[in-house]
Amino acid sequence: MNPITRRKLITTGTVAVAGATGLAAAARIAERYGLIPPDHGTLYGAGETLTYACQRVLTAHRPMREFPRSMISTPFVSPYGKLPPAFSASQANHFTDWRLVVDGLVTHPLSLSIADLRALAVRSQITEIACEEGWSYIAEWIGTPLSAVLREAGAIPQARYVAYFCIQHGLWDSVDIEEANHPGTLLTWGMNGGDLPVDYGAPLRLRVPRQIGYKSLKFLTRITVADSLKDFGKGLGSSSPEDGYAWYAGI
Ligand SMILES: Nc1nc2c(c(=O)[nH]1)N[C@H]1C(S)=C(S)[C@@H](COP(=O)(O)O)O[C@H]1N2
Ligand SMILES: [Mo]
Repeated sequence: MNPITRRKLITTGTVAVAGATGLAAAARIAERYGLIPPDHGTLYGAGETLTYACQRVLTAHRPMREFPRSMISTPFVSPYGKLPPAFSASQANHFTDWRLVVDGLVTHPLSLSIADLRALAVRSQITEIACEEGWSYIAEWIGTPLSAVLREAGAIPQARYVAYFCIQHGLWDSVDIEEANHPGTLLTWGMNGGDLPVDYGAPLRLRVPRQIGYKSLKFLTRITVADSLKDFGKGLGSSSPEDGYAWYAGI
């Protein structure tokens, strides 16, 4: 879609949904600063644009919420469906052959083992994971900041998004570069003092603590740095909007 049509769509869409010209102005500011979420063209697009743009403008550098160790709670096992045979094969090798491929707009594409990630940088944090279905729990997550990997790979300045994929076919997500570089956005391989259990995404999961649970994809295999997401999947920024869930899901 060219910028003019897109601007018109956002402006008129916003007026139709919100019935207020002040919000149309907000949509123009969103466009000016590039704060248009990839799922802006869906049924809830105008609302999604406002949510995303407002959160980014008003709370760009808001910290994630961290908790004391005494508040760690019983983890909730959320069903994640079937894992392919390749998963069991790697599990039999204690995931020593598991690789995280880092490609796209980087000067040094990488293929990292869990040991490589551990050697790069380690951070631990106690945060809450909340599912859109209503439950949540607090855990200690241990891993390597995504920002450290992006630095190592030499993500180029034009990069705007990081898309990430897992061993479950068709399930993928993405974050903008601000979220990707936030120190809390963690390539997680440990939990509550031990290795990350399979139920919680072993051997590697991306924790995105400032967004809702489904952004924290388990069984991570690949991250791709991009300047646009229109050629990924159905072009909505992740598989969630294809099922009616928001791409940006700040909490
Ligand atoms: N690969 C993969 N990652 C996934 C899911 C999934 O089904 N497969 N479910 C998501 C959803 S909807 C939520 S709420 C969280 C649940 O995380 P938990 O099992 O640690 O509670 O994982 C997310 N990551
Ligand atoms: Mo969820």
